Amino acid sequence: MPKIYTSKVCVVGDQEVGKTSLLLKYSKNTFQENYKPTIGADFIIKEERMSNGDEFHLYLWDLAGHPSFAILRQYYMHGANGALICFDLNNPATFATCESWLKDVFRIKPQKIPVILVGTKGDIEQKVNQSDIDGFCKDHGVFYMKTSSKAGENVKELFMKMIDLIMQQNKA
Ligand SMILES: Nc1nc2c(ncn2[C@@H]2O[C@H](COP(=O)(O)OP(=O)(O)OP(=O)(O)O)[C@@H](O)[C@H]2O)c(=O)[nH]1
Ligand SMILES: [Mg+2]
Repeated sequence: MPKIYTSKVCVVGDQEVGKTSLLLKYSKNTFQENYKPTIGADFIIKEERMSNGDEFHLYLWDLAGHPSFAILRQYYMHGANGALICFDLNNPATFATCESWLKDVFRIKPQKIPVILVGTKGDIEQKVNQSDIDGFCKDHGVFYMKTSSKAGENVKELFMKMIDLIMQQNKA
């Protein structure tokens, strides 16, 4: 009998960095140029079949980046098994807040959960220094992936990496 695994993954980061776009590309293979802010939170389930026939159900929580939703985000982050911290590669101000996003994640879930730092909008000019990104990952023990929801670069790979990290963590 194939096994079914379920995990909750929260997607956080400043407003307009492209969190909803990432989830739309992954779940529906679509991309929208016009920005429509998320109000509070959105939620999707994506099912992946593993090579051994087992199923992995990802419960993906898309948490609005606007500061007014800070309390609501704490509530939704509760019980997460993994987190994606997103910043816009073209906008250094959104990278500067990643440390604070990481604190939010660990405040809710003190025991370590897999975290991937996600550089979004990889199809436009990168203005965040690569050495700063590498330093952040080394200091905090998190993984990094550069994605583009517009071009589709690394989108599926990002979620497969998260599944892999959650599986490894649960085996340990
Ligand atoms: N060029 C480019 N633009 C992108 C990409 N991803 C998102 N965008 C654009 O960035 C803007 C914001 O995207 P959203 O996905 O709505 O941002 P968000 O992080 O969900 O924002 P909040 O819901 O307010 O927290 C939109 O205009 C998108 O079209 C990308 O990979 N490349
Ligand atoms: Mg959104």
